[in-house]
Amino acid sequence: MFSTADTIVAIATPPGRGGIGVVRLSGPSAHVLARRLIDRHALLQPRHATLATIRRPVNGAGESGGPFDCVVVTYFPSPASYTGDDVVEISAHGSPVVLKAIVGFACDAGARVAEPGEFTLRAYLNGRLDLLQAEAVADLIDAVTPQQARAAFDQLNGTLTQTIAAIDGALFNLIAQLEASVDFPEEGYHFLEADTLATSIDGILRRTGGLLADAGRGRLLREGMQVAIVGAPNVGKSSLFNALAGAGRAIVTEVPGTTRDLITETIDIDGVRVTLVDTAGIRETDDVIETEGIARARNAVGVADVVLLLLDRSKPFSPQPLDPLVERHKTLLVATKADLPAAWRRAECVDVSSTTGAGLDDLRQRILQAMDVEPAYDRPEITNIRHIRLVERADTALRRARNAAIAEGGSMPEEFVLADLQEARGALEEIAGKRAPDDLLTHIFSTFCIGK
Ligand SMILES: Nc1nc2c(ncn2[C@@H]2O[C@H](COP(=O)(O)OP(=O)(O)OP(=O)(O)O)[C@@H](O)[C@H]2O)c(=O)[nH]1
Ligand SMILES: [Mg+2]
Repeated sequence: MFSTADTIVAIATPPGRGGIGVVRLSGPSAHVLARRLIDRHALLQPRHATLATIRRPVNGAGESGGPFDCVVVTYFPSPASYTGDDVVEISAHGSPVVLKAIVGFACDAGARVAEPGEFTLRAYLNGRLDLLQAEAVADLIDAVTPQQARAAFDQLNGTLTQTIAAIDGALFNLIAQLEASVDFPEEGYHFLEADTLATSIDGILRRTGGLLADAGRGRLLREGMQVAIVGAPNVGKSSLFNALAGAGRAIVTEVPGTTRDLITETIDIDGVRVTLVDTAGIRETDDVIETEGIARARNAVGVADVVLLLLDRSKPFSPQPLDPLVERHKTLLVATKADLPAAWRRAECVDVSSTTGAGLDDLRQRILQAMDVEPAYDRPEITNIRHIRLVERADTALRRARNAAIAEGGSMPEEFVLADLQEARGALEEIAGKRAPDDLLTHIFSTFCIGK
């Protein structure tokens, strides 16, 4: 079981240095602890920025500590805070050394270092957010493209929560009517005729179907896609990788076998998060390092959504047997070095030059087409695979309920229909976390970073 009885502390800003860094305290003693850190007797005024000086704690010899940093402290009383607990945010100078020391002072004063995601977990436990909104917080922080951020913020803002609640509400009404006819059979008539029941279920099915219709694209938007760049040594894989990534991440030389390890970079193609993977050129070799690199290249192909198979257009075409791994994937044939005189041409290839940038836009569009996305217009409501699976479960149960309702001319006992409708409700309620077991919560929140 999770507890909100103690006071937790963590650095809320990312690792590294910055103008300011924030240490966040949450819990029943947050206010008292913060006042101890800044040696202040008066209460902090709620939601007001207060300039203060953090002091080193009194040491073992009873010597009072000197000033440590000049900070701005803001107190958010429960329940109107991020977590729903009393929260104090301390904005200090953004040095990891300073921030870690403040966390240490807070712990000396009785706080406990927060677990990953524990602030957001508390917000969930205190009813500030439902589970899908808590998941949206993580998605928003992880967003790489503006579209991802928008979809995550919509969910945090409650759009999906409302859609699911509306479906759940319709189900609740239907179940209530059905239960009435089960509870009062002696009244001698059905509150709901089989046809009416089926029509009502159809209405709900249209809503779950609407959500699921977009789910594939939603998932792609959230999770992004992996694109592996493969081909023989020296065809220009690393050059293309650098050109698409807009940075000189990978080493490029005229020596075949330059790249030995996988290099990845996440880029934004029209709002879709694309992880590019540069790989070692595949060839027969005795070099142990290169052999390992080639094994890694094959693994990268194994998990890729799309493979770019590069062929050097400036050299005579040497048809190679396609690697069976590549063959199983959505593969785009890319003819490289299009700025040099062409030794061959093939209609099925995208011609690109990493040197001049020619053909890169075309290649980007072909990558998206390979995954069947039209990103600019996409605003899918549902993006998270956990939510999608649960809506699918509800949808399946609703279909069963509908079939049961009209089976045998509507003479099927209502209990059968009811059981399926209840199951559909159960699945929908799991999305917002109304019935979330502890291990699910642990699983979800452990993927957060410390301080969130
Ligand atoms: N003219 C021209 N040269 C290119 C182009 N792309 C790559 N090259 C040259 O081709 C050579 C090999 O490029 P790399 O990008 O290192 O090739 P690679 O496929 O990563 O090679 P390995 O890592 O060894 O497998 C370098 O000398 C590049 O400058 C291009 O579009 N035009
Ligand atoms: Mg390379």
